Amino acid sequence: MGLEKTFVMLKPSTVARAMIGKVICRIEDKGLKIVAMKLTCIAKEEAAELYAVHKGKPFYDALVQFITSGPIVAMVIEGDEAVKVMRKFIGATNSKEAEAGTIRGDFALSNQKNVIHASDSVENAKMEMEIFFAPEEILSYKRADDNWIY
Ligand code: FUP
Repeated sequence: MGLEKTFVMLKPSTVARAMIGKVICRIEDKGLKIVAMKLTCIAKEEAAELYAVHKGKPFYDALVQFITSGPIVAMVIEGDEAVKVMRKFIGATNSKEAEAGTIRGDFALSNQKNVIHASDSVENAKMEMEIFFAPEEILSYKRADDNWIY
């Protein structure tokens, strides 16, 4: 088993649409574990760090404007191959292309307001969770169903 941690963010549109619970429910139902979580606003500098690879692209300014426009939910999610599993689970970037059954496929129509972010590699997961969480905020605990998931 390859236990991994990944960084997940529910975007401002998800908080504004009162869909935090719906999305978290899916993550928990899958057997993935929330090991850190906060409702917060992203500063422009944090957005620039998070989306550094997109700087200069046509959608960059609008993306930073959107992601800083209201509260987000930042989470660290743990599970067997959590990075790959979460990426598959969220679906394609453009929600219209995302498969039905994925979070974006089921909950959105937008390319930008696409519900959720999840890290695309173990290295990026580490870098992204460090933007939002101090090491002591990432917890370790047993869930009652742990024995039935693994
Ligand atoms: P993803 O890894 O699926 O979140 O997508 P990317 O890292 O490629 O893009 C990051 C975010 O930029 C997306 F979640 C939404 C936004 N984006 C746009 O707004 N327009 C685009 O054409 C592409 C991405």
